[in-house]
Amino acid sequence: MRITDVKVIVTAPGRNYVTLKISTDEGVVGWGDATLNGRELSVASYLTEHVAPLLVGRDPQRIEDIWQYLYRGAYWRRGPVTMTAIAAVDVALWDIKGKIAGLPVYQLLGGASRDGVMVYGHANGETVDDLLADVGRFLDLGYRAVRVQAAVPGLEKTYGMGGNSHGRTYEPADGDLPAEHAWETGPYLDFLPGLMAAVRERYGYGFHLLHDVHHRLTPIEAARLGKSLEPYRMFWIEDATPAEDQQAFRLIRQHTTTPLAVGEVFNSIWDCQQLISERLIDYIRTSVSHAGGITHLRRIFDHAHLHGVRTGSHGAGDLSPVSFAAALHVDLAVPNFGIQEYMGHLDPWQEVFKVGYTFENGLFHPGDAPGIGVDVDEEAAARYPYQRRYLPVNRLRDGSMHDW
Ligand code: GCO
Ligand code: MG
Repeated sequence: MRITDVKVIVTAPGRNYVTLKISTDEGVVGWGDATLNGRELSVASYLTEHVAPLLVGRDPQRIEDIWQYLYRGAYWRRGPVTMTAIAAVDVALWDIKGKIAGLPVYQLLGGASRDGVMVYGHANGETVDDLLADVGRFLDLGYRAVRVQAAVPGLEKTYGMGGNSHGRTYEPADGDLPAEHAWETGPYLDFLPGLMAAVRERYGYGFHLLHDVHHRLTPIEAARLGKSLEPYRMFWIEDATPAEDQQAFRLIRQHTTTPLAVGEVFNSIWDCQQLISERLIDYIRTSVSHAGGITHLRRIFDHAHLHGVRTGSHGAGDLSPVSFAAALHVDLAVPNFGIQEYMGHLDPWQEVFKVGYTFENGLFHPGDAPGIGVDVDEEAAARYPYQRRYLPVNRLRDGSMHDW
């Protein structure tokens, strides 16, 4: 069996997605997601210009060898562009292998370790009452876990809010140049404990409560936040501090029993090996599309399993339905699954992506179609051309750049 064609499809049904299609001489086709939010065309070009010529003529069944060839063979290692490109190839090859075998990918990974994949939804609100109503909406839908974000009084813009052209659904990449937000740590740290108290007071403790700090605090501020939230028994606080400094988590850890999650911006095992082996975090949030595909993600998750760290993969709307489906296969199979983020996708995504995954009682299942279980309608994709979009940036009140 040989790879005959490698095609990159850039489309924006609701938001930008970069999709990889690998075709073979036996007519089997595999799909991968290569979307890197706000930097989409760099991965598209990496794939078209530098990876496609290397793949044509190769045996698509040699997934590990192709992974190593692309990783070691580039000489330049790691990095979000490279690892997202490799991820797209890897997922497309697992899709092909599943289709050849006539099995869903989770079966190739060892089979289901659980009945379904627990996800958390995104509740948000411009006021506490508004947020409480949104949490109720998720609980009514059967969610067992809800991420809570509300506008911080005193800040003009808060991460995680809906209310733009997409209504309730949060979509951060909303400008053709980056929006500028202002950040102040004090009001945020004062506001959060009362917010979580209000949620627990209204709905009790019978579901998991999560929150994304989105990289804004120093380690000692994050330690204070974790401590102040202990009474509300958080499932986790996420990205409490910018995570390229892995040692920073030791300080947070020394001060709080609130569980810690990090890793959506990581792209290799080397970004988190200290966090994991020193048990400085509870959940690793690396994703199938940004951390080298199923092959590399499994390696990270196995390492995490050895050290009692569970999985909690990134699943924002900028990870396409191809990635979400691939994530569900991994989540269903690995022994140390924790939770999966599910933000959903913006309309009219279903015109382009035909998925087989299902949701029931708070759990997703990837379905039993051979491969990943997603098809892409290329004609529909062509109707939604790429639109330049950027994530926002953050500045402090004095104009200094801060982490967004
Ligand atoms: C999350 C993430 C997203 C990111 C987005 C960036 O936890 O879902 O933090 O909201 O901001 O995926 O591309
Ligand atoms: Mg996040």
